[in-house]
Amino acid sequence: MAKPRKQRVEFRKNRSTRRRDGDLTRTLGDDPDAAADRATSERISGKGDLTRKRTVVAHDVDADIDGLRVAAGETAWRGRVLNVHGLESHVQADDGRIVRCTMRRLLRTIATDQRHPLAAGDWVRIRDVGDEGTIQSIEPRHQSLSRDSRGRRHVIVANVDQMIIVGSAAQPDLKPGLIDRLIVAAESAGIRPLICLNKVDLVDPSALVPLAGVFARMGYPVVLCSTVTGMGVARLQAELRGRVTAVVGQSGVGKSSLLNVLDPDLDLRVAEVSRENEKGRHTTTTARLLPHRFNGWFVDTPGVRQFQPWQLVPAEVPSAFRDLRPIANLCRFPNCTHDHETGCAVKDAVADGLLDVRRWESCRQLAVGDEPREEDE
Ligand SMILES: Nc1nc2c(ncn2[C@@H]2O[C@H](COP(=O)(O)OP(=O)(O)OP(=O)(O)O)[C@@H](O)[C@H]2O)c(=O)[nH]1
Ligand SMILES: [Mg+2]
Ligand SMILES: [Zn+2]
Repeated sequence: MAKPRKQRVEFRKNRSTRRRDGDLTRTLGDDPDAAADRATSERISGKGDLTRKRTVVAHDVDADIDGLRVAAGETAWRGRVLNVHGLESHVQADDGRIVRCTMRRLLRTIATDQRHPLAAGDWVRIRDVGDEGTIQSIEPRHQSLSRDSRGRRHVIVANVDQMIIVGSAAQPDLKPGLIDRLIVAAESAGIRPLICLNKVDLVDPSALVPLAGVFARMGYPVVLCSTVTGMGVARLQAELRGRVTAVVGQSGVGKSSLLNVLDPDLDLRVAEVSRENEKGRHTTTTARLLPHRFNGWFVDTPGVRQFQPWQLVPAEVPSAFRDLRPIANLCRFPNCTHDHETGCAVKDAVADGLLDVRRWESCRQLAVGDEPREEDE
């Protein structure tokens, strides 16, 4: 390969700064879904900065680096997507360098069933000129957390090992149904779920024991936590080493606060839960990867109000319910929906107090594809 050299080049039109029409920040408010939807349809202007020059390390001739064909003036490498903002993302290379990237035009159109072709956590191939890059390809994902967003797949984060599902004991109120749904998404993606019931300082912890027991009996780690008293923090820290851990849950439950106590170097922004509705205000608006002191990564995610796992086949829902799964095998009919059938072992187990009635309801609701209504939350 020819020796790279430095040269002065002009910005190409499609690499120049893009200007937004109007003030999106103000018009979109706090809703991260609206922001993401808007970002993909946003009109952008390629004008501006056309005469600027920059110094880049360039190859004299076309080269083949790491399996990627690289044109003169470009370098190529593999990296991990830290966050995605509309058409832009930040990607970290193996040497720690972080580069702002856009996506190759073809990639933007190829994944039609996805809300966005790129997700935080993706491994990608980049070509760059100086300190700006273009994502050329996305590697196949394993273990990604996906939800259904109006019929399209929304990959919240890709390539994670485990997820801490956070609920809060109060402010906002605990939503066990949301925890069930997040467990289903984790189970069907092969992600290890850990359940964290936060803000325990606000309640009598004994009130949480029955619910914690339901999850613990299924074999999931359940940690009662408080970022105020430090309860449960060491227990969670013990699970982090060398892993990519996503933190998910309703807005305002304390996900970012929890990351701040798990690794105080992070210093993430947290906010008061609004008093009027206690629903939280989406302080975190996009998923982002954050390296932590235990030689792994966190993924802080925006709060979810509702969660419909992506492409859930009704008949397969019970298999994502660890407590229900072994009982469902005993039903008289193999295609039992555990709803009205005679000889349903699941209904019998609920009647006998062997299976939690709330879990049975959660399972039925998911199997018929019902979104929980907002007023139920
Ligand atoms: N009492 C109490 N308050 C907490 C605890 N953990 C977090 N909080 C408070 O809860 C509020 C919301 O915390 P955040 O960390 O911003 O919540 P989040 O889940 O990241 O919210 P989003 O980013 O909007 O999804 C803040 O006012 C925190 O100070 C806790 O253990 N006990
Ligand atoms: Mg947050
Ligand atoms: Zn049944």
